[in-house]
Amino acid sequence: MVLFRCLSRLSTLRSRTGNDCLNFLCDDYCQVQQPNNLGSVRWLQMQTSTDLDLHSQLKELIPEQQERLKKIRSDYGKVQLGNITTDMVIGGMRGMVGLLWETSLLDPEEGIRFRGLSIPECQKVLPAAQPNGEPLPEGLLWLLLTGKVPSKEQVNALSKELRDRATVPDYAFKAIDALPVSAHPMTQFTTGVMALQVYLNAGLFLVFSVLRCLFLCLLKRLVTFPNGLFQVQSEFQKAYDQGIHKSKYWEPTFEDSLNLIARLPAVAAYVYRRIFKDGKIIPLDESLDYGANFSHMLGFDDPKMHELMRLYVTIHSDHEGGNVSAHTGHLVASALSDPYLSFAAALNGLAGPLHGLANQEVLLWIKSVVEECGENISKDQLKDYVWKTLNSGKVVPGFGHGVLRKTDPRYMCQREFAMKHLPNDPLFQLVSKLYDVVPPILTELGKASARSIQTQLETTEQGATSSNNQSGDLTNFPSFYLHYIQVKNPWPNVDAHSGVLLNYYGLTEARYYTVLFGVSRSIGICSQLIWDRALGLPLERPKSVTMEWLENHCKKAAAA
Ligand code: NMX
Ligand code: MLT
Repeated sequence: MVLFRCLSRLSTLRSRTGNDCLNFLCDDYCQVQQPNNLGSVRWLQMQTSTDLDLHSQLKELIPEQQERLKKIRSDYGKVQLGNITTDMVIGGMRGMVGLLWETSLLDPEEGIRFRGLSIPECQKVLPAAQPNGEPLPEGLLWLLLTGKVPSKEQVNALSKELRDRATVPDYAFKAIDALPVSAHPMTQFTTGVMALQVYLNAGLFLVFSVLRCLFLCLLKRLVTFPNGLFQVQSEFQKAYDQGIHKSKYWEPTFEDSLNLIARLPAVAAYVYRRIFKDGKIIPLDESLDYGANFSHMLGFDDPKMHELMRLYVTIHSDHEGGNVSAHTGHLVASALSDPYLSFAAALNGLAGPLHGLANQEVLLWIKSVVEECGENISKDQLKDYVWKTLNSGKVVPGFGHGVLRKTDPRYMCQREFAMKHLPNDPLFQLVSKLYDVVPPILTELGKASARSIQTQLETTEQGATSSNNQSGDLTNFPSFYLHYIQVKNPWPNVDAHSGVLLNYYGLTEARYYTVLFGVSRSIGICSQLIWDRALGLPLERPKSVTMEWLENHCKKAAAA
């Protein structure tokens, strides 16, 4: 029987993958044959249960993971994970291991792995809406939460569950309406998310409204509704107020998280239609999955745009725990703030130009290139434009990364999508040219900054200043900012590509792009948040120090 189950699963998987990259070694696992850079074997855990309910699957998994964490702590609690240097403290904690994040892990060379699976592997094994199509984000949510690849039936059940949870209370839209239409889409979106935290208990509201009419004069106290009567807090907050035991925190967190993930597309679509279209809400389509429905509610029903949205949401969902949005969400949630509060905080981090807003910045920058030089810009003209950006003290958006040291695989899969569906699009061709032109320039920036330091020293000695703003001339930088600038990763990241794909299918409004990133990121942040509560992770509170403390500490260390 066991053998039969193994064989049938193997053949299902082979038929999805179309090749022999997967080997079953035992009942529940298969081994992906490419070794990773750490030389360890990666295990792809297949779903053995036919249970369609995600909550009960998690309930089964949690005790064993709690035991695992307990054992790690008791066996290895004192094992060192590295040395903290002054550079790390001043330099944004790069390379400092400081967080536990179960859902994904980022390798600097290889890129992201979701529960051990790379993006191409996810594209092969996660259920799709159509044969050889892009993965369904619901499948990724299941994978992130359970560590197991779901069956198509399980993904369909989760799709339905998300649709059933997707109703957005009217006043969340009203909260957005209270802002000027000109407010940035991310500001409007986060406001909507905050409003989702509290919802009106419609049944209770109706009963009391009737009572109010009937007994207006008799029951004066009911004329003004008691504060909080209809306001049901987030499930977590409600349960916390009622004194829930901490061993059960994960359950209302799960409810809030699924509700939040389910409702975000409607809130995000409202923001889009309010700012850029007629403001009319397009209702959810009961026949569509999460990604396709999001596209539909925005107003885009081209099946290829549906596929793009499935891919987009999947690849933007999670990027281990240290990125600004994930880390912020995790930090805020560690104070037992509910998922709405935590995720809204995460979105505010995502809205910064060095993080999620970079997708907006990339398309605006590309459009400014086209405006100034035309679509058929030569590589030499492009080089000058890139230098002009750098010389004026700005970053080239979409390039570089805090951890990655190679081209982002999320960039590569979007490039493959473009080569398949829009190879002749002029903006895609421009993005391809940038892939050739930008990395050598960013590598050259180190030498250019060294040259400019020299020039600045010489001109200061001669009492004159010179700044001609040509290629690689950073002499107009104030001295604090002019140092040896060494870009650690000159390659493109996820944001370098997403805009031109969306633009091609008609979603041309770059200012909106970070909202799409935000909806996607809820899947990773909320999945980990459920595990934070299940594993009882504590309040996050690292130590900070002053410059004086650093000076004294380092002097003592040098003298010892
Ligand atoms: N253009 C110009 N300068 C850059 C770039 C770039 N694309 N990337 C890095 N540098 C500079 C960086 O500003 C820093 O300068 P300084 O010493 O004067 O502070 C120097 O190179 C060293 O930086 P790194 O250690 O290579 O990178 P870091 O980890 O500090 O920053 C980013 C990572 C992503 C913030 C940086 O590469 C960047 O600003 N990129 C452009 C913005 C972007 O695309 N952000 C999106 C990242 C992905 N996401 O979605 O969040
Ligand atoms: C992300 O997806 O969060 C970005 O690539 C930034 C990061 O990982 O630091």
